[in-house]
Amino acid sequence: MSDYFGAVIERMRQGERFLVVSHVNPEGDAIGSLLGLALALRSLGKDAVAYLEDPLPGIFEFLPGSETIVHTLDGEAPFDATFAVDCGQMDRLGKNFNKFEGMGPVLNLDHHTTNDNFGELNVVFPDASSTGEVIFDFCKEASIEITTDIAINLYVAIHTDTGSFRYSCTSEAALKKAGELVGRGADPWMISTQVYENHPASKYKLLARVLSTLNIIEMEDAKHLIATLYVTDEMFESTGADKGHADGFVNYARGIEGVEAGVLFRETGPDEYKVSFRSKGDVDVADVALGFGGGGHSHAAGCSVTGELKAVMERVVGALKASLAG
Ligand SMILES: [Mn+2]
Repeated sequence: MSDYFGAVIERMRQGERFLVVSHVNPEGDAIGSLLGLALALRSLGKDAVAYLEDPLPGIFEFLPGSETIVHTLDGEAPFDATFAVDCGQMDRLGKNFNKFEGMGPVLNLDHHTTNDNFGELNVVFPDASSTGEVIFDFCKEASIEITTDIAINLYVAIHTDTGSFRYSCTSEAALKKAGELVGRGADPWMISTQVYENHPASKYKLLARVLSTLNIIEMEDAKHLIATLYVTDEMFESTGADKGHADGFVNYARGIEGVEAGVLFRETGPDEYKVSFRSKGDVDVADVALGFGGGGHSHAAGCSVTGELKAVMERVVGALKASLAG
């Protein structure tokens, strides 16, 4: 059960010094929401420290306020409260953050259906496309003016979590909010060129290797196809790409005509694979991932599976086939 913003706004008014945090392996919604909220708090004259446990991906360095993000809390005095954004579970905020004793009460602002309400106050809107939308609503309710710098951050949050307004979470509300953010100075083309037209060449070299592993598996019902891709440590090493560069490659598998489910297997250790699923809707991939101890949404989910690549692929594809047959 979520609270509304009232109690959170009350805490914000009473406090002077806040920590704002988001999850490890941060992506556009985590970073845009983090910075949008930190800038909003600062615009009220509050002291807001923006913390990410992991490094900021280079494509997000253009975001206003990104230069203020810190990656350590050593020596920080206690905070009046901590805002956690775009994060469903406390441990996803990072090991070092969880060791920090000065966080104060945690105010949890999110949109994940699987959020376990770990905060002292929790505002979780599963119908929101992104936490960017939640921060937008928060600013409105708290009468905080959305400046151009805030607008750019929140636009990136909504834009990336909706897959550039393509995914099933794209709603009238998301588009209306994005429209208002454009009106407040977020420039769609400037942002697109920064986020989507700015990739290192090594990522494309990796993509070429990964696409060459494409395998399309026909189901017995002849109605559905499954497409698989995989990426190994050797591919990262030989192309010079970073681990994060494979994020999103699974969408190439789903994007094929007739394919119901796309799967990407990524080597994460000796005989250990991270498995990412994307579906078009006839199969609930969260259910399949859950069978391997993972989780997610019905259209996008993930899990970890141990074993030799070929065996892992057979097990996972077998589970998907069983799910499609059911
Ligand atoms: Mn999100």
